[in-house]
Amino acid sequence: MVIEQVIEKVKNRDPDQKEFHQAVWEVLESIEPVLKKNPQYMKAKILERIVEPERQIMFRVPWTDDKGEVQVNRGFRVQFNSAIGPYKGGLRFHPSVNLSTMKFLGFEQTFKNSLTGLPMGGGKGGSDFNATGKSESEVMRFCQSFMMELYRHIGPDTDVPAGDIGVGGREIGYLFGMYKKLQNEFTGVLTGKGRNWGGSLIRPEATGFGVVYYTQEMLRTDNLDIKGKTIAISGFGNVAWGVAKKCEMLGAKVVTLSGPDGYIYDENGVTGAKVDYMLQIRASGNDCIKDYADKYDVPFFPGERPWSVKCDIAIPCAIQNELGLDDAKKIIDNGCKYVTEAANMPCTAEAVEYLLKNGAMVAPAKAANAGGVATSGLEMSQNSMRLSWNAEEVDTRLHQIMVNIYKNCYDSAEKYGHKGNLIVGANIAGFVKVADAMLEQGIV
Ligand code: 2IT
Repeated sequence: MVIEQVIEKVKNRDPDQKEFHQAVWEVLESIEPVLKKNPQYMKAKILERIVEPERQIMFRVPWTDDKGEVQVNRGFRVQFNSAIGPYKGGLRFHPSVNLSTMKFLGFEQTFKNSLTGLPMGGGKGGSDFNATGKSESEVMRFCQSFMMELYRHIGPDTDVPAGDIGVGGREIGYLFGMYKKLQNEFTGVLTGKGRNWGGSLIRPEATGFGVVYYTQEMLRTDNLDIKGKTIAISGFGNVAWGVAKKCEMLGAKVVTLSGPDGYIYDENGVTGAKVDYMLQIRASGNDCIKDYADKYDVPFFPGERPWSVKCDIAIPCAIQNELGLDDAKKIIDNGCKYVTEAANMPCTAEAVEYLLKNGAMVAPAKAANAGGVATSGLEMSQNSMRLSWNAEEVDTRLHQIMVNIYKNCYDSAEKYGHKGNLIVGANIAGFVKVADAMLEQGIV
């Protein structure tokens, strides 16, 4: 079968790119029923083409630290697919960044962006830069050096990066400043900008809000409401923050947060000033969650993940493969029936298989966390029109986009004989649109 052949070829070409193999396998194994009905995809070698990035850029990022010593990091931009729009996707600054993680993220982004219904292709970039313990001026010099190379490869109609792990409003500011200086142009070349210089309201909250909107739709399928539900989440960054904020607004209780150092359990819920405190911990650059436990006098579990906590909904918001088979078993043992992937590919393949086999509904990342990039798309529209919408207008559009994505995933799964499997539904719906665009544009 073609699918197996393509996967084998991907593995043989780049045997050490494990995360990329995992992402390719997950998408391709879902779309078999589509290929059977559409032989034209096979004839045009859509699979063979869609797993190969259109362009991969790797570059040296030299910068000087506060002691005057020269440091060298590696920079990436993988321009994966431009069939439905300019490349679009975040920049990640994290020590785990390498070509495999960049390719898996760019591949996922292609289908995620397709699901939003907006005209955006897929891309991803970043660096193995570790921001932990770095001073403000070190971060700025790093961002400036990164952009000194990246600027020649991007543009408002070519490739529009945004933030991801380790890249927030502060970093986007430094990157944008350098781009503007080099190009002598004020354009919407990045999203996640500050609100006074072209950024969209709600963009900081959008990924988390979208995750909760999608979760609401999933619960609605079972005639349930998110109000009153207990929710375990991991991470404490931008996505976790947006999730906690929206959960509080809707009367659901978030009881855990986590960092590389362990997790905290707050039985009264992460609410009010405690939600804002997450931003302070993030801004401190220490990358640990124990500070929350110390400040609010709640239990801290060093070196552990939050998945053994009893909850109605589990929402991993941290990083790829953070939720494995053992965690999935604990989630099921605790009677939890809903898992929403908020980080990109946070569940291992074994974990997903176990959850599905044991009757849980799993909301896949490329659908559930698409609210972030969707709102980036709305930022691009506002920049092009040179106007800005108010918060309510952006939030209403975001909500409608998430409702549409859910319906598209649910209906696509049902149409191809996998009712209730949102993973299959998301992969099929995301794939078909990109594949058709590639067909229509010929062999390029
Ligand atoms: O993973 C993601 O969708 C993002 N990091 C957001 C990308 C974007 O272009 O807003």
